[in-house]
Amino acid sequence: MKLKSLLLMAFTASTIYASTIQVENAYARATPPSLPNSAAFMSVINNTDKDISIVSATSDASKVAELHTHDMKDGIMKMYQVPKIDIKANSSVTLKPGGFHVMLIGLKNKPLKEKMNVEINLKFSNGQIVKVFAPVKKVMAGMKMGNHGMMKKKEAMSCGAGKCGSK
Ligand SMILES: [Cu+2]
Repeated sequence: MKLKSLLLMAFTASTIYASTIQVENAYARATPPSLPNSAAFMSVINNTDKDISIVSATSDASKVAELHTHDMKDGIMKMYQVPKIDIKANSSVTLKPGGFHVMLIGLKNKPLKEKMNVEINLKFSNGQIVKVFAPVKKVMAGMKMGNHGMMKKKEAMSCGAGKCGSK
């Protein structure tokens, strides 16, 4: 009984918070069996009048979740970890293939298939933690992002983009 009311309190607290930060259209990239990592994308809306940042992420789907972005350098798209993702007051940021993403490193259940769900907790600079449910989807453009940093797995990447297995 006591546990129940505690849970209820926690739930109520997060419900109040939920109006200040919204996460929409979350999804995680489907992977071929050989690929140890995936990525999650979403829109994050900051309804507060203060600038905030996503400072870290965790996921039930992978051992580690990192905040990443992409950048063109010498004509090559590079992926690297960022300490935070800023969202201006009353503004939003979109995590998408080729840009910011939550990198899921060391998938616990491989491969990630459509109809699966990935749970991600986003931690914000104001102390809020937002739980996100990201359905697994095939992402064509995700192929590009996989190629750097993991050059060796080029073939596997094409699979992830749905081009593999066709006769
Ligand atoms: Cu990444």
